[in-house]
Amino acid sequence: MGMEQTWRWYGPSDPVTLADIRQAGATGIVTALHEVPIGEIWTEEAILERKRHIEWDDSVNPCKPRGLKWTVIESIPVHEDIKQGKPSRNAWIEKYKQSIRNAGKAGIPVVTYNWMPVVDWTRTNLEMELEDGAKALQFNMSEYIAFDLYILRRKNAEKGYTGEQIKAAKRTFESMSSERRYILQNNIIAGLPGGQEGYSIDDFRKRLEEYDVITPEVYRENLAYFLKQVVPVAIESGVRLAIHPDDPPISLFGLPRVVSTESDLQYIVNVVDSIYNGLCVCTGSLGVRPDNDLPGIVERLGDKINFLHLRSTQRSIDGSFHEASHLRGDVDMYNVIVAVLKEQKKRHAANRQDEAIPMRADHGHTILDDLEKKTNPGYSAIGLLRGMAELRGLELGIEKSGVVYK
Ligand code: DNO
Repeated sequence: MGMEQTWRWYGPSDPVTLADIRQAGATGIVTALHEVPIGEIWTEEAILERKRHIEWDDSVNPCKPRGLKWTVIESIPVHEDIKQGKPSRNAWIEKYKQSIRNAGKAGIPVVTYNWMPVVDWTRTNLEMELEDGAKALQFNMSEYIAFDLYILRRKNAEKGYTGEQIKAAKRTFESMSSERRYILQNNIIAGLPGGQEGYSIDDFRKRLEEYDVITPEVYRENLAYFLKQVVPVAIESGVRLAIHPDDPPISLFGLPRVVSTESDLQYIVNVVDSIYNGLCVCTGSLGVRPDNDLPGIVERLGDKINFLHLRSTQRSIDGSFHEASHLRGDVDMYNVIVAVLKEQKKRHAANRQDEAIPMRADHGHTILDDLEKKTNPGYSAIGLLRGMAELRGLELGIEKSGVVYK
């Protein structure tokens, strides 16, 4: 059996429609109730209403199934008070549990979340031009440091960088127009699609300061505290959790990061040993670190993988990276998919209900007609379609080659 092909849809305002997604050949929808404020309860009614909209086409009478199913929630974000371990966390955790119960009642099998403090995924440039004219998302290390030192002016920030890095960041900053500086600031703190809320520069500074006293050890314990309370509810509700890795998998702005390496993932799955306490393996995020052996991670932690984001990144020597096309770049996609299919074979033999792991092609390039359109960065239709088609072909080739199935 192949992986379940899914597509991230940003809801009714997404320029990519459900009909487009159907034509792209996906069968699963990944989405969220983006309108619910972070931490508040997702009601069963609201989930069911969105599910019906996804699964049934009401524009015809009688309505007919669209051939799509809402199979993954990405994400139910975790409130900052829970991440910081504030006394108020228990009340927020109760709300989180209720959202999980409601997702279960509505029949959504997988919920993704992340444990990144303050900022979700971070890029400095959303329009890096590639040699073929396509545009890609990029994390440029010098731009990031320039933002930290000269726009944010974070206290003691320079202590985290080498003299060489500071010089390069200064050069970068001086060469930027004020418009480019403004875009850089927005890319980092205004919130990328599907991320945490956006901040003004002052709010952002305040949020960062709250973390001055939170060491990585404490931050990790806060995650364990959350999991010990939430996983039992996920088990009861039949909802498999999938934690998304840090993107990028390094500390930003001196913040703690505890979901960046294989040993971080191992720690998390050991907190409560259950397939309901699982992982979203994002190859593009984890792949930014050369010390993350991606096929090995899939092999060793395979039984805990509840969701896959398949994409590739290309690293540069100075710690920058950009999104490569799905089968190029630093990610060994062939061996990742071989390992995924081997895991699925094991699940089949064990008669597990979750044999087909949901995957989505993540972060496509902006290409062709989409270059002229307003799109969600990384989520324009044609680039993702290209990515998904390539991944689908690779998967089929592996299936037929006999490497996994004799
Ligand atoms: C970016 C996404 C992330 C992801 C969340 C999961 O494209 O991978 O925003 O959805 O971090 O909670």
